[in-house]
Amino acid sequence: MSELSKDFLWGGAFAAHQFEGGWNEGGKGPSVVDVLTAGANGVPRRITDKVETDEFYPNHEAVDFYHHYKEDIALFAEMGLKCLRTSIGWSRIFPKGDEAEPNEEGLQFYDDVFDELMKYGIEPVITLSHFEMPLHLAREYGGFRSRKVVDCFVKFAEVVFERYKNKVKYWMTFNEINNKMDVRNPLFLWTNSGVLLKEGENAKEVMYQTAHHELVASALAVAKGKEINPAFEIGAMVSHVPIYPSTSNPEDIMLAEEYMRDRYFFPDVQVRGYYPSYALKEFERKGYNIVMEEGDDEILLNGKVDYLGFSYYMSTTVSSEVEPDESAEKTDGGLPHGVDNPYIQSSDWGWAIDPTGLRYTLNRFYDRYQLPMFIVENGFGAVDTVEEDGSIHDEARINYLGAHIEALKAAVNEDGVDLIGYTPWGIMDIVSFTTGEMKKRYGMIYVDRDNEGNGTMKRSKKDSFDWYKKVIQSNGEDL
Ligand code: BGP
Repeated sequence: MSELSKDFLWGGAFAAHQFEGGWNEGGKGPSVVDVLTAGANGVPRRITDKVETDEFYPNHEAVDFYHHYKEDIALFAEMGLKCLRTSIGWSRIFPKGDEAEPNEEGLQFYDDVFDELMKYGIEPVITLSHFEMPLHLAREYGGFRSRKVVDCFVKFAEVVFERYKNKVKYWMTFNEINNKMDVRNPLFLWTNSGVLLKEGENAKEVMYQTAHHELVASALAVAKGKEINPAFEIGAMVSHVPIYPSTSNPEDIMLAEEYMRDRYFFPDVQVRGYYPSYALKEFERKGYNIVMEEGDDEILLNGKVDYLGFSYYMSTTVSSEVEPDESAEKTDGGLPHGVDNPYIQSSDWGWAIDPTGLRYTLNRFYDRYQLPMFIVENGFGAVDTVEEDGSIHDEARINYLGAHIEALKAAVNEDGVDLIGYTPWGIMDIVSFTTGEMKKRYGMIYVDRDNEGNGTMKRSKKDSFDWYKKVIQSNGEDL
């Protein structure tokens, strides 16, 4: 017997910028992701200084949910989804970010989307910022380098909390707030925080200063949300890749532990309401000057989150015996001391497939925080083949998801973890974030669109569609 509650939130997850398209419609302003080029065929995505050039920007049209939302939501309802996680495109609501008044057309779009979801009893789960900062805030103020952007974010949060207070209960402040910890890839600081590094700057110090502003912004938003509707559940959202020691050598164990602090730093502050000792020591040891204003301590304490949302795709392994490789731009969870784990297979994009790592993660987080958990991203990015009759047999995806659902059930049934729900990533094909490709597909619904932007955008069901429907109907029993 499964002990998943009858209200368990089975769902699917997206982000506005990978899904909606309509990048300059309905009064929307450009956001930091709208200047990212496609990065297919092993070439990393690039940040350009223009919004429109001859280059291809996959996010501009994405998979056009903006015009297909009724059809898409009907498909999600047919699948039996209990919830849908997506974000509110910040620059749809405040096109430049620092205006006095919000854009009514943008607000109306999400009213329409939420009404359509409610028609089918699908609960919206909303991320306030999923890499969608208005571009103007990044250009004018240097993104979250500036305290001014904290005010802009809190105002945006207040406007949408107020507007949707009777339609949305579950919120998250920043998507994967911690992925910029890997300062080797400029993409993360830009999309998370609207920050470009300047010549000679210490990347980690800039990252922590920016992080402080985001932590304050998150805490202020949580407090504001609770004031507007005390029934809101407002969570943190972190990217989690557990780090294993490669051997039982205590040096490897300690190395893995130190790396894990990079994973815990943000939720430690967002859940506990204060900085952990290891971070303060790091600032001191490395001479980082992180400017904090008087009253910030109190803000952090007053804005603790209600639950922890996290993404889980893979694990990684480190060894104290390898020379750190700091050179490469990493997007796959690879770390300077990273080594292959001989017990684990990887996807075509090198992401280690490790369902037990999900159970391990749920246990470690739950022990540490004693808060409800929400798996808000998990999935298998792969190339799909459309057969002549139009069918798509995505068995590897079914196997991946099934094994991860087994793992989460074990965490609930055998370990007693309090888990709110599970929203697999991109249940309809969308633009991949790290690569900008369409070829890397996560969906259970196929979208006819390719890396160059060709295709009819027609939606069709993969084998995983009916499989997931059955999983939901049986509350996770029939895998
Ligand atoms: C997370 C992001 C998502 C997302 C997912 C999969 O980092 O929150 O936006 O896309 O990873 O990554 P990718 O699309 O690069 O395969």
